[in-house]
Amino acid sequence: MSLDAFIADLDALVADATSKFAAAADAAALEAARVEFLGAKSGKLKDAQKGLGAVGKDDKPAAGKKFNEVKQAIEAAFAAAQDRSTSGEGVAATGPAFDPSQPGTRHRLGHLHPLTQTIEELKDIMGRLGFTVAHGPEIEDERHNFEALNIPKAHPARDPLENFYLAVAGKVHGASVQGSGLNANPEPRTPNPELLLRSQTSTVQIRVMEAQQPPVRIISLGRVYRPDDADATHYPMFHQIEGLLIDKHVTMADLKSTLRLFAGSYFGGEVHIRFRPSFFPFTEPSVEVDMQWNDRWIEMGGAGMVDPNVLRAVGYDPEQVSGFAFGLGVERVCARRHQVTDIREFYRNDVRFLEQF
Ligand code: FA5
Repeated sequence: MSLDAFIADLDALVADATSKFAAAADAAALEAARVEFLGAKSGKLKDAQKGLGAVGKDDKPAAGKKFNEVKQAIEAAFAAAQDRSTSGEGVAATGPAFDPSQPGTRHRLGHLHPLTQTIEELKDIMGRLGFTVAHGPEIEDERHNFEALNIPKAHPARDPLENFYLAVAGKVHGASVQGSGLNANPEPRTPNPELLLRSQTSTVQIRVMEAQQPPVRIISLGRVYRPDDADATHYPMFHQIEGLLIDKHVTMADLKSTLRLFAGSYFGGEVHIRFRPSFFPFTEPSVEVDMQWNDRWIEMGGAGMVDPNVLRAVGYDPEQVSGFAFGLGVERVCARRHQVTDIREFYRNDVRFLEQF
């Protein structure tokens, strides 16, 4: 091959590569053009390099020099196109780099999970009624989850099958179980009867009353855990909102009007409240709270007047103060308002579902 023919082929290659890089409309097209010209195995530049062997011996230095120049030119053209692509100017040279008449690219913003939104809204509503937010741990001891709440040792609510007791390595009741043959694991894990994942937010009532003197006016919102099978209205981990008000002369009428105000604010419109007699060890009398909304009665949770035994357990004098408490399921309240028929949707985290909130 003559030197002139070799140089002409290389010049044509630079022109071709430069125009293809400039015309690439997007990153994928630019990458395809890069492979076509600069591909390590079968790129056109690689093919052109083979032509070097066919050039006469005397022309080889000039041909080699030309080849290197062309290689640099093609690499520079690619780098320039790549810069334009990443700086957002657009790669194509055929149209304007930036078209101000086009709508902007919308950045997809996430938002709070519907349950978190509900929790924030419930805090807001109760805050306007003068309730401050209290927190308690999710890993609880038996005193706060049961005993101080007037739930005695033999009570079925304390059954290991009804709760998530925590396993601890090596010890039960302070005695080592190593070598007991019950568990071949060198660090046997055995249920610790003293610690469990809290089964209700009523635990926070006790923690607050232990820490402060009346009057008390708190809510607490958070996760609770029960070994319930998941279905449309149950989940093994769910959220409750707990309310507690302790003061002089608190009555059931205060409880009912607070819950009515709460329900009216959250659901909007005219909401009727109905109490059905019920039983909770920590309230007397106890009620299930139903609410009528859109012509249907809905169970919201449990409530009642704080049992004198609970007041005594935290050092309050039941002759001096009284109070009410309530505990509602956040998933159910939220599902009802948004007409979600299955609370498991809140935990599937399908974006198509979450986007609707
Ligand atoms: C209680 O947990 C009492 N601590 C409520 C209470 C507080 C009564 C203060 C009196 C005074 P209960 O087990 O009924 O009560 O649960 C309250 C609400 O939690 C239920 O009405 C329901 O809305 C919700 N709930 C209960 N179990 C589940 C579950 N597995 N999944 C989702 N929500 C649940």
